[in-house]
Amino acid sequence: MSDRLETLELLKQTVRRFVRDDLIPAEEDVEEHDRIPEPIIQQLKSLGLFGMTIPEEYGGLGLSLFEEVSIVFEVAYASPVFRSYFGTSNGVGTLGIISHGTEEQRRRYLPRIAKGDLIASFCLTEPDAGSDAAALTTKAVRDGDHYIINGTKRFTTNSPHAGIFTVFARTAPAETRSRGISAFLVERGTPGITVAKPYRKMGFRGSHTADVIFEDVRVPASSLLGGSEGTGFIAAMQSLDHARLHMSAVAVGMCERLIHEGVRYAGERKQFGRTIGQFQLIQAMLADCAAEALAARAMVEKVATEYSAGRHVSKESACCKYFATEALGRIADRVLQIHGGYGYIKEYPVERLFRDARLLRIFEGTSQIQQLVIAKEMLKQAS
Ligand code: COS
Repeated sequence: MSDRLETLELLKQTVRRFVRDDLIPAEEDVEEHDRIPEPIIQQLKSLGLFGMTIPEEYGGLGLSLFEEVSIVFEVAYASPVFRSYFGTSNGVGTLGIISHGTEEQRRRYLPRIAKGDLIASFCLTEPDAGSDAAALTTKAVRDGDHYIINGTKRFTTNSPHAGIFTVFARTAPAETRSRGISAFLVERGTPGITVAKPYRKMGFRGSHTADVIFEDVRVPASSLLGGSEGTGFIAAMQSLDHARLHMSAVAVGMCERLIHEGVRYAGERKQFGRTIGQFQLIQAMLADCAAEALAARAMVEKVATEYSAGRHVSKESACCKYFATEALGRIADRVLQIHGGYGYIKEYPVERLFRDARLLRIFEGTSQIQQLVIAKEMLKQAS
């Protein structure tokens, strides 16, 4: 085994133990108190997980996407809330800085993000620009050596904790659509930024999502991502190609956890004089779950390998997000069904995991947006 493979295997084993020994036992506490306990955040930091995607020269682990998803499979076996904290920060919050940032921007932010000392948030969505991201109206107007930003960003994950925002704003009129969008790295302390009260969500308690309002926020021109206007939309889309694969790996980890919960319950619960796992209708549900989870894992591993080899995988990444998160929805539903009435109360983790799972078909592009991306790429390739 090469040194790199050995190190990855070691990290996987360590994360697996941490998930079983620390994260799963803390899930109920996170749910009840709506926050991740500080000692767990410290452990996530010491494992280097805040720097998974960040190159080693900036203090990160420098994992390839294939290596990243193999760690995410493990960590998403516990509540997805833990992953949401570090995975969104060094995921969509950071990917644009890595791929499009200037050297100065990388040096300024990446080392602190990698340590977990700076949380990064991605501000794309707006009240009237969700699936149609190119319709965003937040404006950045040049004023000498500065830009002045005005607008409202919606559903920004981790914004209450964020120290740096990647803000997508229009530097050219609405008619220019995606070509008039630029990205800015805006520091939290800049005057004019308000982070609203976090939303009360259906699930993902412990992960905080809020609107961020920018009122006459004056930033130096050096905060323009990559130093050039008009490249923000491409940066966002490329970040999403990566992040959607990461999210597919989260779905796989959750599928595997749910299956474990379903098999355990089917082996314990007795009805009609035997464990319900002995009934073929229950077995059929478990078998469907296993087949779909395996298919999702295989897709993610294949496409992550292609991405790591430098291939353009927008279509394949959307296929993974679409299939893996829809499969997760079906698996969560079947496992809840296997639990019967016990699945509908808070006694077993499936009630919480079912609510958490619902979000994965929505964020980082709904299933319907993934379908559009897949078909658009197919037609483009054909012409
Ligand atoms: N990589 C590189 N370039 C890309 C790209 C990608 N993955 N996706 C799009 N582009 C480019 C296109 O090639 C096009 O370039 P040209 O102007 O040079 O032709 C430009 O970006 C615009 O693309 P497109 O015409 O496809 O844009 P649309 O406005 O039609 O819509 C969708 C694009 C719907 C795919 C996009 O708005 C989207 O992903 N929406 C969902 C947003 C989302 O996921 N939000 C979740 C919240 S963020 S966590």
